[in-house]
Amino acid sequence: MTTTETPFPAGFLWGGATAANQIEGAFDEGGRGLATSDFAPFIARENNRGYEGMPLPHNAATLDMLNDMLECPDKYNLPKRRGIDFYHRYKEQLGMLGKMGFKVFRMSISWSRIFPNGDDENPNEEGLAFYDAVFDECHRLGMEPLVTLCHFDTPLNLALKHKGFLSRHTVDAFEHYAETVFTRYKGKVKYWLTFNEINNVLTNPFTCCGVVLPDDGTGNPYTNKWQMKYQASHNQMVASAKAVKRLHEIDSDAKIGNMLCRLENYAETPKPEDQLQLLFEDHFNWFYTDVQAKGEYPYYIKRFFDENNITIEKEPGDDEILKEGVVDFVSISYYMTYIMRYKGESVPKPSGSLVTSIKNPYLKTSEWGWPIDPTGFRITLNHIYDRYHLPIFIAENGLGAEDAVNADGTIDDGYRIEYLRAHIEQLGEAIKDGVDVFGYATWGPLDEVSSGTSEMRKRYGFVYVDGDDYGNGTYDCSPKKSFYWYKKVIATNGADLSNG
Ligand code: P53
Repeated sequence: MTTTETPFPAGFLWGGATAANQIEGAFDEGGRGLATSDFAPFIARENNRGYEGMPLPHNAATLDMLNDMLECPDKYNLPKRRGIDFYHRYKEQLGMLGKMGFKVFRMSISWSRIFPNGDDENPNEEGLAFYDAVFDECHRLGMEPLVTLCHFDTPLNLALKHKGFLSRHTVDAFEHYAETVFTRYKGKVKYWLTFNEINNVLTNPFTCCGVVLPDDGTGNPYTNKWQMKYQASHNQMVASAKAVKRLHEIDSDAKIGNMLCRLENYAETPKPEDQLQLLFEDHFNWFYTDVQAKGEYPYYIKRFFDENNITIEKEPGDDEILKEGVVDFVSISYYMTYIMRYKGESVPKPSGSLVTSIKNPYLKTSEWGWPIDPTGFRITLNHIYDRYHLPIFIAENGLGAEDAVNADGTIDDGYRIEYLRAHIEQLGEAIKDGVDVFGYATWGPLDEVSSGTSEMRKRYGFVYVDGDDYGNGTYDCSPKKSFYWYKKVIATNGADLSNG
């Protein structure tokens, strides 16, 4: 392919993605209230007992631990409270992305910066003004902000006093929050997402929707975890649909999408039972997007609910709201693929973990044990488009790795370039296949605090941020080798992916 040929359409939104709880810091400044993410402890890679370095779902923090964190925060290392100090340094940090020619900057609003308790009547003007300034800066730099309403940071008050998204009180509070920011930023924000990786409620209910599991001694009446998780999911999907409806009423020019942590799976063998397991696991993953993009519960979930004593409590009108609140586009995160093996059950439960313990012998893994599969990216994009026929935005894709700073300050992250180059190549193939993709955001264009383990050492960025796992460092920014590479990719609209 010559440098003038590219499969990417004109106006393709190249950029990167962040989350408020992983970059902002300033957790107790500007009138912000506490959020669940302020209680996500640091987990060093060597203490990580998950699958080959995969973080354990640590986030169902016991209430005892949470209370202790509230009383004695100094005993704990809570890096998400620091982030990368984006709150104070956003101009410098966005400036770096502007220099790369970013067309889109995915970020999230911290709900508790706008409504400190989550359910306050009036918003916190200081919080609203902060995001006004950030959006203005994005536009000045030629970047379109794409904004997630809730990225793993339910206000703590809603989690502790109102059972998070297990209660309709939280749904109402979310709707009020959504309409407040839609009204305020009308004309400034054209692209929205409702909940980040909504399906991760199955593994991390506290992180994803502020739900503390019953074995944490909350006196919660639910005894069936799957019941709880799917009830919270229902409420969250209703909240999402309400937000979609409100946005369409408030700002008819703006578009809003879902966000799915896409788990593309392969069967371990051609054994029909393994293929059946693949089908089931796929259903558990598609379920969320089926509801959010098609507007109703899919046929296959009924048997799983029946055989697992799951009864979804719906309010009158919920089914209509889900129908009316269908998203305008589909967004996903894509990092890796998984292997499925038959578990001997006619209707299995979702694996309950983001990874299975079965290794794919054909794939290399990242330093954190995540299988690297660019071809799976093309496959998944075709699957999604075939299923929904909606435009797709890639909300996250990237490689978490340790970077070494050379004596002269340079950082040669060729491994990151290789990961992204291979994925962008396959994204181009998917577009050539006919899949409608309108943007691609790499995860963590600026190094940021990891979601799963709260490490800084696990870096995704084109831009190095000089901070360590304990908050030491200047937090100054410097470009890595990948910075110049991605700049070229953007400048050539994906025609030149060469490393050099
Ligand atoms: P970290 C697990 C598996 C795939 C995606 O993750 C995941 C997770 C949760 O850890 O989450 C997304 O930082 C998430 C981002 C997150 C990113 O993936 O654990 O939306 O907030 O930072 C990468 O390496």
